[in-house]
Amino acid sequence: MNALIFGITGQDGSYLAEHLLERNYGVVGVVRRSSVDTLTRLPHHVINHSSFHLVEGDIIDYVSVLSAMKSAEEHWNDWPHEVYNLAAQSHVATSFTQPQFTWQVNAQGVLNILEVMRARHYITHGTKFYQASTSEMFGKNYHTWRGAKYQDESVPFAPCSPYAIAKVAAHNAVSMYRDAYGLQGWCGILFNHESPRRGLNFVTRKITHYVASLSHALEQDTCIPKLQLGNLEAMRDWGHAKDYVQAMHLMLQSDEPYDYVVATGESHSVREFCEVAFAHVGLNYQDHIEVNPDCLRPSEVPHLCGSPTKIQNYLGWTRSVDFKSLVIDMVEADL
Ligand code: NAP
Ligand code: G4F
Repeated sequence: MNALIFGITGQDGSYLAEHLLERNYGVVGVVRRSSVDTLTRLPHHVINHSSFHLVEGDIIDYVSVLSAMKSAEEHWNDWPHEVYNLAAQSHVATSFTQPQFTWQVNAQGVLNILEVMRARHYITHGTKFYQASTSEMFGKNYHTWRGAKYQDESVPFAPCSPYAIAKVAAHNAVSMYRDAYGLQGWCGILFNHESPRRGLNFVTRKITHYVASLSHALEQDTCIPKLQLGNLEAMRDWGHAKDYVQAMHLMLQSDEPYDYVVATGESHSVREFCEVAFAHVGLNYQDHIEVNPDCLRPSEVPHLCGSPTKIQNYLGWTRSVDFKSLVIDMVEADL
């Protein structure tokens, strides 16, 4: 089997490549041009693997998507069996300051991939496609059961950021290509997933990286400025990225293309995340953080808690890492 991955340099791309290479896939990853090295999250055993190959491409540019796909075909002398689109401007706060750019990558970029797949006859050859949809698409909508709020596949989307608006457009495009052209396309509606490879500007890694820096500073009897955060009461359903790439792969091994929520079913606040992370090094978070209004968003998704019932029942997926283990894994890695 072989797979083409857009977004190979990201958190999920690096774990997915590892997951697929362990299963004897040939993997081609698409990297966009940058003035600095963006391969730092890819472990050496992936980069040096004989079945791993990189090609250049930017999903904003149709021509470069076309040439990336042609290069992959030439490399394998075959069609891609699976295409994963993990590429995105994935930072929600940034989408408020760069809305057009976010739209170009997260919506138009997906159309570029889908159109190249059509033009190269991948759809008729049965290439399977994965689109990285997101729980942000639900916005402020949820169902309730016995007073508890949760989101599953039946909750209507109500996007409340430029990021989520573009993701809904891409999600709908995949659905339309399924109906119109018979695309074998799966959308994973993934809730937040984190790891030591998470970017430093997402709240979890911002916290764990700070905790490690503070801990080292205190050992040396020095101090560092307090950690500046925004909304501490936001509730998120946080899982481990390693479990979530497994769900992506499982989806594409099934026969019927559906949309699946991938989540833990538990929700915790940013405040609780701080509490556990600081406590792990024997500190009280309240002594070391400050709320900075500059870190607040113009509109916020207040509460995310996913129901993974469908993917559990249909595909047998379950998470293996709980909230506390995730936080500790990240703090330990940063230490
Ligand atoms: P990430 O770490 O930010 O990685 C994003 C990847 O997209 C990077 O490899 C980045 O390349 C690439 N990229 C950005 N713009 C591109 C372009 N124009 N052309 C080609 N590549 C481009 O994100 P992640 O956390 O791994 O998430 C993967 C996907 O899942 C994203 O689509 C995200 O929106 C979605 N998602 C994530 C979560 C989560 O909690 N992590 C939850 C739901 C959905 P550079 O290295 O060059 O920047
Ligand atoms: O870590 P975050 O930036 O992640 P967010 O916005 O939930 O988005 C992530 O998960 C989505 C899935 O639900 C993905 F689609 C998306 O690509 C990304 O991976 O923020 C989490 C929460 C928010 O409520 C935010 O307002 O933490 C709050 N927060 C509080 N202080 C902060 C901060 N977020 C960041 N990034 N930085 C802060 O200082």
